[in-house]
Amino acid sequence: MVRIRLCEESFVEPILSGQIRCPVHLYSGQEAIATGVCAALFEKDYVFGSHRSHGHYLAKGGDMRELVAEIYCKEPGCSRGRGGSMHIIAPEIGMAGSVPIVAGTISLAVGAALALKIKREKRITVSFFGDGAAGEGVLYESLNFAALKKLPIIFACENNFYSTHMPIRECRPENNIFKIGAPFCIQSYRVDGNDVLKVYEVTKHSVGLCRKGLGPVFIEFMTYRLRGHVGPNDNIQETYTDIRPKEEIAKWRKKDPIRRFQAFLIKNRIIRRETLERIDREVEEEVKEAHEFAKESPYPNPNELTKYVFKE
Ligand SMILES: Cc1ncc(C[n+]2csc(CCOP(=O)(O)OP(=O)(O)O)c2C)c(N)n1
Ligand SMILES: [Mg+2]
Repeated sequence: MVRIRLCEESFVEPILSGQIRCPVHLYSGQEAIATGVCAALFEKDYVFGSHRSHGHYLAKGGDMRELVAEIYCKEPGCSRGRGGSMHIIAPEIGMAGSVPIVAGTISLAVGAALALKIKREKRITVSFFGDGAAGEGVLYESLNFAALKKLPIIFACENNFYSTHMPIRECRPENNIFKIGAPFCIQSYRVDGNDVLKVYEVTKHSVGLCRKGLGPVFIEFMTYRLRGHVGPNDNIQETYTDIRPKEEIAKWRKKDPIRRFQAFLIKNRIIRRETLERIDREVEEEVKEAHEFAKESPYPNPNELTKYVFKE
C-alpha cells in the first residue's frame, strides 16, 4: 500500500509542471483494494484493470520503473511508451491489461476466465472496475454469461461514490451495487474497501469458491479517492471541477487505509513505528530512482509508432 501511495503522490509535481502529459487517474485512497485482492492471488492468476490501474499493476507485482517510464511515455515503459497511464500491462505477472474505456475490460476478463475453464486450469481472473461501470450494459451481459458457464472470475467493483464528477446518487436509484449479482444467482458481498484485512479475507474466500468451480463472485468495495478524478486536483485550465463537499473529503481522510492499518499493526505490537518509517524511506528511494530512470530514458522512435500495433 505504501509503494502504491508514494508512487502515486510522486506524479503530482511532474503533472503540474507539465513533465507528464498523458491523463493520469491517481489511485491514492483506494490502495487497500488492489493490495488486499492481489495478496489473495497467485502470480499466474489474471487481473484486468481500468483507467485507474497503477495500483492493480503494482500490487500484482509489476515493475515500478516500467510503470513510471510508461507514464512519462518513454520506450522502456510497460507498454513501450505508447500507452501512457491508462494502458498498463504486464502479462508475465498476470496483469492482463487496463484500458480507458469504462467497463472496457470486463468482457475480456470473462473471456480469459472462459479460456481457463476450457483448459481446465485452476487459475482465476479478477475484473476490477469502478461504480461508473455499473452503468454500462456489458457488465450485465458479462455477469449473465459468467454465471451461466460458472466461470472462475471475481467481479471487483471499487465504489468510490463518483463517476468523474457525477455523484452516484445522480446515476442510480440506490447505492447498493453488489445487489446486481443476485438476479444472475451470483454470490455477492459488500465490504469496507479501506480495510485491507477485510478486503483480503473476502477475496481469499471468493478465490476459494472460484477455484472449486463455484464462481463467479461479485464483490463491492466501498472506498473514496483522495485526489481528483484526473490529475491531482481536477484543475482543468484553471477551473476546479472537483465539486465533492470538503466535509466529505475530510471524513474519508480519517479512514485512510494506510494510516488505519499502521495503527492496527502498532496497537497489536506486530510492527514498531521505526520499521514503518524505514519502509517509507526505502519506498521513497525506490520511487525516486524510478523517476530518474524514466526521465533519462528515450521516447519511442516516431518511425516505430505502429511497431506493436500490427503483426509484421
Ligand atoms: C465508455 C466510456 N464512457 C465515458 C468515459 C469517460 N470517463 C472516463 S472515466 C469515467 C468515470 C468512471 O467512473 P468509475 O467507473 O466510477 O471509476 P473511477 O473514476 O471513479 O475510478 C468516465 C465517465 C469513458 N472513458 N468510457
Ligand atoms: Mg467511481
